[in-house]
Amino acid sequence: MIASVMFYALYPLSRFIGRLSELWCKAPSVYVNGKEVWDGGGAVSGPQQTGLSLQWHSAGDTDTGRDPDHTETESPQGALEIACMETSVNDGRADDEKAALVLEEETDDRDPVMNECVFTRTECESQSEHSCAHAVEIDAAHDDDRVMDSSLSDMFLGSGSGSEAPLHAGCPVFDLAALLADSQTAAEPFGWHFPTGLGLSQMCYRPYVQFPAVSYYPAFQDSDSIEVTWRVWEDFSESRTGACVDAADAFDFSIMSYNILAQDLLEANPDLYTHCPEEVLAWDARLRTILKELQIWQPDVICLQEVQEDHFHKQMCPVLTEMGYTCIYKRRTGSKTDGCAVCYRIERFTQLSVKLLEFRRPECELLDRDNVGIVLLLQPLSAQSAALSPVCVANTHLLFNPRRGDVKLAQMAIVFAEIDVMIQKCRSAGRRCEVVLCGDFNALPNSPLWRFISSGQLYYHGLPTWMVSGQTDLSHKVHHARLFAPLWPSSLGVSDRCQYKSESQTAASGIFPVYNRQYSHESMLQLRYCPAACVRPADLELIPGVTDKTPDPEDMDMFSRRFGHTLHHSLSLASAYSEVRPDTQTPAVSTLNSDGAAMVDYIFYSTQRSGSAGEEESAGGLQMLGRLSLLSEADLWSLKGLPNQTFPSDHLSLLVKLQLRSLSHSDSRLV
Ligand code: KL2
Repeated sequence: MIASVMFYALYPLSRFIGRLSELWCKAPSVYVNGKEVWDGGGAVSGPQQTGLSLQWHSAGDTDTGRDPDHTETESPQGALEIACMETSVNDGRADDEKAALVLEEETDDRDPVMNECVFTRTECESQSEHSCAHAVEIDAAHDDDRVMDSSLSDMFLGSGSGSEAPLHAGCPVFDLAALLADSQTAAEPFGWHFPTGLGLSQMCYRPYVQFPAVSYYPAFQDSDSIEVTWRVWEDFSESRTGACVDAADAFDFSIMSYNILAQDLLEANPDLYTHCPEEVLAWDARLRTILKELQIWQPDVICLQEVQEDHFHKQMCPVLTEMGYTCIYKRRTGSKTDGCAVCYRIERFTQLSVKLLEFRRPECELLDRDNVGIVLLLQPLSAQSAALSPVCVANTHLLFNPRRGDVKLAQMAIVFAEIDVMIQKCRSAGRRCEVVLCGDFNALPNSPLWRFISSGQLYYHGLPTWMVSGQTDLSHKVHHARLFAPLWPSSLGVSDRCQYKSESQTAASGIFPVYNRQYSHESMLQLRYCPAACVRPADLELIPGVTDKTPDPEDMDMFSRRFGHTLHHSLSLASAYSEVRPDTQTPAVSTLNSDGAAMVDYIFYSTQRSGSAGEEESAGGLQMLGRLSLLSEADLWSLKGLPNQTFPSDHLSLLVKLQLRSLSHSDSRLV
């Protein structure tokens, strides 16, 4: 009896106390310049993530500008030598999981329950400025190889808005790679684990049993080291036809598009995140994970959406500047506090031109929304810079409202018109121009808006505005607002080829007839082939020859030529991501919240237009060398949805590696 009382009462109590102490000292901490910048609360990457980033940083860097060696944990001449010393064991769990990363110069005012890892910097002095780890790059930038400027750590701590992290004096270097290296060993399973040899007695963990229930299986345990299991690097560099160009003729660069979820929007729409524990929604934790993700990949160009203005200026921009980026920010108009940002590495690009876009136009009733964009013209920097065409990078976050495809199309037309301005600038200087269009387009793959971007044209006549983005099915509604020419007033100055019109064109465009809601025989004939008429209602009885009629493409062309009603742009763009995951053929998604999951973020890049035989065309286009895979909705729910400990936003980042080829001699006239 006494034994069972002890068993039922004392055992759970001791388990509870044990768990508490685990929680207390579970997370590894990271110290920067003596301050705790990483409390272990966010995502910790696992071995494959580290492997991926190593692969990323070491592979395919054919150009001279890029840092050739970020692989400090692999390189024998790496910046850091890591030796973890166990100093305390308090509950028998994996020692490394509790290890605090502190530096050897550190004084003793650290948390006594934590273990320490000693990092010894070696050989940096003999390397070139950029051949060491990221931390060393930062040091070098400050002309001091031993002591890092405190501002990076301050930014990690959010000191601009008041830091609450404890101070730990004397730690000169924040080293992300060291953090990752540590986390490699942090993934010890929690559950039955039997020693396999002598000297491993401390690896025999007690079983995790939910008392009094007994399971044959170890209970599910949160692991914060599985990020890597999910997102893999898809390498296309081998499979690309003609990709084997001389390395000296190519400029490889990486570009990321990432909607980081503005904290104000998160707080304004709590219903979208009911599945999330509070701690993954806290901005400080999300910021750390976002910055860490950027540090892991160090894309040459970063296109961000939903960047809250204060967070950007006080916290993100200073860190990114320290990392070697130049940042451009455009806040949304009106009372919205977030906007878009583009950051590029100054060692890889120089800026030729920039345009900040506001889609709200007081003179145009249609364009009454506060969305914005950024269009940049960047010149790649490398030994053969003169032979490399500039790259136009555009970043935008289109209107969310699923019903207002008309607004989305007009916003998109402005982006294309501004890209066209950049292209014309290049052309007038005798240069080609490649284009990368990034952003959150709030439109699904194969939706009319997506098709418009990908194919260069959209026959829109009669298309219900809710259909444009494919976000929701509003076919049950009685009344549908539809698209008719003109899509926007000519006062906007943008043609249906998405180019700015010259003044004479603007004047002439007023004479085009408007077919809007005229039920003439002719207009009814046109409607026969409008996209909406081609969507078969689910309950429509199939009568051969009557209700199975599909439009003849030639008829469509004829109508389109005769009546217009087609929107064009002149770029040849391909989406870096496909709508299904190549391995599982399940839909890939880029965003998920309580309302559902979808792909709405894209990176489009200019390609060689298929079928074009022109010499100039065939010389151009970017090649995709690889991309970071997206996930399926099921994958993300198995991680408890978004945001989670590993992925800090309700969107995933998109990351691709592109190759820009040097121009043929005839094209390579200097600006
Ligand atoms: O879908 V988004 O999230 O690209 O991740 O873009 C918008 C939405 C962003 C900027 O307007 O805010 C989110 N329901 C769901 N999401 C909304 C809503 C809404 N009613 N309003 C704004 N957003």
